[in-house]
Amino acid sequence: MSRILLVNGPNLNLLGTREPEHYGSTTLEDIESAVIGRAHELDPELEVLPFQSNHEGAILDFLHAEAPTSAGIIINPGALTHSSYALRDALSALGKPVVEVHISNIHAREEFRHHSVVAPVAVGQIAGLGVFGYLAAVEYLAGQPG
Ligand code: CA2
Repeated sequence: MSRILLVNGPNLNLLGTREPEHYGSTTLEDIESAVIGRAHELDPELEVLPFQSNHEGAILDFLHAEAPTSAGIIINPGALTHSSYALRDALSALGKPVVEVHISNIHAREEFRHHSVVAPVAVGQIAGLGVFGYLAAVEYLAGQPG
């Protein structure tokens, strides 16, 4: 039995309710169900533990508690992507493979979104592919040993 964490940061609880031009019309609950379903198709023994918070500290506490017993982390850090050295340090310290996902193409938007402080500690970044990015991330992690 192995487990992947699915973490979404600030404001991603609003998905599907506003700004569909950037973030589409799928809700966070839909995304979580789709990732759980895809993981199950790929490997019936693979569990996904979803978590969303609008609070940086709550995300760090969740990662500290759950990452040590998990095989990998899918994270859309929201705007913490561009600013949170605390999140980057936590992801780096925990030493699990991290896939950074963004629904929108952060490189094609405002300048402040172009830089991710998390990217250097992630195995990769997927941006601009909408909800598919989360499914690609789970597929990648499911294919990793351990
Ligand atoms: O494209 C992404 O997934 C982002 O991580 C989303 C973050 C943004 O700060 C990043 O630059 C890129 C923002 C999430 C806000 O989500 C909303 C969803 C619906 C309505 C309003 C905000």
